[in-house]
Amino acid sequence: MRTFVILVAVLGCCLADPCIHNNHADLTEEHVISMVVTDADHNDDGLITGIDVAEYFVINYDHDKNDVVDEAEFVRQWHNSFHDEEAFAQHIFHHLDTDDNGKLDLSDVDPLIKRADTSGDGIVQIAEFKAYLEAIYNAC
Ligand SMILES: [Ca+2]
Ligand SMILES: [Ca+2]
Ligand SMILES: [Ca+2]
Repeated sequence: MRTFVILVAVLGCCLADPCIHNNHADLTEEHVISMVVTDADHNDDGLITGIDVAEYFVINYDHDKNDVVDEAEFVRQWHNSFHDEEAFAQHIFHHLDTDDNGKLDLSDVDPLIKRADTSGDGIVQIAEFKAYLEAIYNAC
């Protein structure tokens, strides 16, 4: 049985989409998302602002403090924090990098807020932010 599971995992990794959600610490997608949301909503007001998003990236991911989160920084830290597979962290990075320039920086913040704000009131409520992250997980 164990061999079978490993075989399926190996085949899954190589034949299917490389961003398959595989978590080394057996954290569920819901668990990871709720950790991200808790970290991102600094002041616990149930809202995610552009400042929250920018601070979240800079504080958590910008290891060399150059105000830009590159793919290597993001993938390493996401993997360390949430134990998702590195290929999966790359998948998330590419969704967050709205202008596809290989970096998360301030120019990605407004487009991210617009994408997540499905009610169109200009504010990202926690439920919207969670739904946005779930959509990224499900796009895998
Ligand atoms: Ca950096
Ligand atoms: Ca970018
Ligand atoms: Ca909203």
